[in-house]
Amino acid sequence: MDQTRLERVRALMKAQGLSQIVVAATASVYYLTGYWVEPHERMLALYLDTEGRAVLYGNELFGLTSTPELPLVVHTDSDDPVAQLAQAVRPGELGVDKFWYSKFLMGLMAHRPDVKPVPGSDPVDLARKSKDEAERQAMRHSSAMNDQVMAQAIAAIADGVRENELASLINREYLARGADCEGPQLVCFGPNGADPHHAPDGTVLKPGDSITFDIFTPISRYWCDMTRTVFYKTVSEEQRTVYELVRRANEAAEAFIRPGVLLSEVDKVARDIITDGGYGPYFTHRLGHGCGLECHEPPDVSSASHTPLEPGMVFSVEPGIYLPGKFGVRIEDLVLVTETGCEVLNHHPKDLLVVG
Ligand SMILES: [Mn+2]
Repeated sequence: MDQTRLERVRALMKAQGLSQIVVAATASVYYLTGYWVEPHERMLALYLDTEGRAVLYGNELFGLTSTPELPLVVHTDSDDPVAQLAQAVRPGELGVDKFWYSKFLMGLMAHRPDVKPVPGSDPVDLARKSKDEAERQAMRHSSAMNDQVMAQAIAAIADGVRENELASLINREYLARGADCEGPQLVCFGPNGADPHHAPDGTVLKPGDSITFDIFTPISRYWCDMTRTVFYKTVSEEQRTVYELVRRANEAAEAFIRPGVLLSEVDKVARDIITDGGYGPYFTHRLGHGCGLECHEPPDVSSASHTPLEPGMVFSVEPGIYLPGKFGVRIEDLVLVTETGCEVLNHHPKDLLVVG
């Protein structure tokens, strides 16, 4: 149990008027307990109250151990998983993790009609939003590895290569640098790049294609996430114009970042540049997302996110322009908000690059 983090979460519970919460998301439980459990359909629940109780409920298959500071209550596959938790909660409001399966919540409510579930993710989400020193180091390391893997991916561009071949090369390069697992890397050639989430397939590279690499993986639990777009053999006038616009949007947003400005204002700096350049309708997503123990986590960097930046936040800055049937360009870095501005965690160059 990380007592410093736990105390921060308890202070945030009090600030929000929550006297008891259930934490269920794998990354949130790990953040507080150091246990990384993927429960799949089984139940994992960390119960916390503001009076000092912290109890972990889990299936015996998770292989967890009970300690004096974090007692463990186990159930088996043939038990009702929520029965013991239902006995322990107090009447009244119970803050519930947004990722706790509704089957468990409904089970709890059936046992305890005197308990009123309310949204309960904020205390842990707000704590996780501000990375502590160990987390900052972990994020720097992951992004440094990502810079290396991006260079390897670009170096592997060749005649006849397929998207899925580059994606598997990227996973091998990550594993060689300590990645926890393989992931669905995004490699998009030409028109496929107009779909921001195109999954790599057998598409073969052709001269004149844009190539978007959006690559991400957890290393010692902390994610990196970076995107670069390069061009194969030739670059058209339109590709060059779009590329330079996206690059300006990315760099202007990063230069604007400092404590106190709103996340929505960072989004606006990038969006205004793309809109003024005539491509506003083709920048179809938010500017970015928080990143840490999960690739996508709070804060949300969008026009609807009116919270101020604080030192310790890590999020992506990833403007893009997507022209259906033609090509797409996205440029993404992770940034760490500092006392005076931000530290860009990625260092792979952003100059327009024509390969081959
Ligand atoms: Mn991203």
